[in-house]
Amino acid sequence: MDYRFDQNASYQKLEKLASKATQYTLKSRFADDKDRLGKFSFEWEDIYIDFSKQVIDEDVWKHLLELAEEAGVTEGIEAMFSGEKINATENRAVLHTALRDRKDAQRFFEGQNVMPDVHEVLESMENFTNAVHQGSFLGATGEEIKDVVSIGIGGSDLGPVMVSEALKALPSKVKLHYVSNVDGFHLENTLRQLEVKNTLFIIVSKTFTTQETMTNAEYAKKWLMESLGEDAVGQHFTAVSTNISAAQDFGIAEKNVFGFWDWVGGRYSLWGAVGLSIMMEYGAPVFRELLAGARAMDEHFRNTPNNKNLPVVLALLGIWNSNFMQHRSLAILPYAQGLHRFPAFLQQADMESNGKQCNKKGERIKYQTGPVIWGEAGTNGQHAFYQLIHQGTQIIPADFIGFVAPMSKYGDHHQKLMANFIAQSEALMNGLDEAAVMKDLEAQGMSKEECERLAPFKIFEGNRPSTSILFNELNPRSLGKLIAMYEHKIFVQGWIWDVFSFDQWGVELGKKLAKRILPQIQGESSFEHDSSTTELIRRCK
Ligand code: G6Q
Repeated sequence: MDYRFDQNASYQKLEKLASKATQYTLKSRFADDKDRLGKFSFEWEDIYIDFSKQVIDEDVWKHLLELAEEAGVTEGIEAMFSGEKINATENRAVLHTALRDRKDAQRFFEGQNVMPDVHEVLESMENFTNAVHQGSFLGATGEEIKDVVSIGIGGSDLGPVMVSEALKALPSKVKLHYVSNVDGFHLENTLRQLEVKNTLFIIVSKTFTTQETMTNAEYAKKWLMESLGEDAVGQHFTAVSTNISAAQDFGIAEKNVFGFWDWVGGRYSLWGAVGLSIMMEYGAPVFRELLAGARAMDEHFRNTPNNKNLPVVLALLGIWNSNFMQHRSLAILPYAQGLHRFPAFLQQADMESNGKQCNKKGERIKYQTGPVIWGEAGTNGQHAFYQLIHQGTQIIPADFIGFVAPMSKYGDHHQKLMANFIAQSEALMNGLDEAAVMKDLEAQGMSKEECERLAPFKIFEGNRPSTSILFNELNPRSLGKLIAMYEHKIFVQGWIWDVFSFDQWGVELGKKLAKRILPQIQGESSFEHDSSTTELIRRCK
């Protein structure tokens, strides 16, 4: 099939609909259609989604669903789940969903069922974790492990850190620390909080060659050896990698290397061995719950018609906002302090996956692909950047993510948090018109002249689109669902945009140049650059 996103019949129709979409305010759409909420909201298990505050109507929605059909989203989902090599530029399958599948499931890669291997790793992670928790795995001096340092970056860091923060309300078995940056202060600041004899390092690197991770790992090893000697390395270091031999060369015993496979992309890898730190912190049952939640979302995604399919719905709304309404970013606004790293995690998952310039034929595309993803935990964001979302000149669609149950038993905190969660989307939609502003100012006893002077600054235009996603509670299972929901949303968008969502060539060039510049900063090479780059090197030398 010669698929072209921007030449679909529904694409042309949606373009026309977009040019008329702002003729009616969202407020009037609600007034004119008493069943608007019923049409643009639904529930699945413990998740309620309300997208009635998006600038859409039934016609738009119908054509967005047609767009998904024309793009063959259902076939795409099957291609991914059945292990086809849909990551064609790396010649890889995309099977992170197998990491959370049942032991007795049948998931194939090149004709082999991968589930026995997946569960073998899961069980060895579990045995190791239990040994640490129960004190049968001890440090070299016979002391128990109290602190675990996970060293990794990008996909080998962001997911575990995000989950670790999200579940902080649960009791932890050991204290987790994450080190990612090659700024030495990140490691130094962590190590100075630790007792070497009680510390276990997990070196998380799919390739085991990443500059940042290997630099931090080598220094951590040096730090340990200074106190405990070289023989202690095997008792204080574990690794998570597809490159078992490199981990062994580092000094880690094979039994302490937890493997994964090329068919797991870094940013989709927290569900397997990369999640060892999560298991270490909260225990295997919690990790299994996280997997169960993601698996439930996988089943929903695979078996639900597009119009009630959470990831597909989110993907289509994003495409409407980005390609037709020309809004270039998406704010992720979780109203849960635990999710404060969720926007950063999604930033990588989404922008590294869909920040692409070529279609699958290698042609430069003219339409918009992945949006800028950003955000912050509510209500902190409200006191920072919401000004621009409410009154700025660009329109920022927003996903509000909330939880009915409180995470803390403190007073009325949660009611206040959720009042803010609800108020923000209402304010974005309805705005505040001139008449209301004038009335408000007059009620404060101001002169007519003063009211008129101030009014323009106090008007909110409204009609700013948002989706509200409300879960019953933030727990390991619902977190698994939330993460998998966005993973699949990204997949659907990439499929419709006809880009390869699972490679990341865009991060390579900078890495390569840094390797060339390093010896220059160290004074060992004199490669020619432009004058700007040369001067920066000279100043850092
Ligand atoms: C993720 C990316 C990237 C990767 C890091 C770390 O999808 O590929 O963020 O995870 O560069 O790579 P290693 O795990 O190989 O150290």
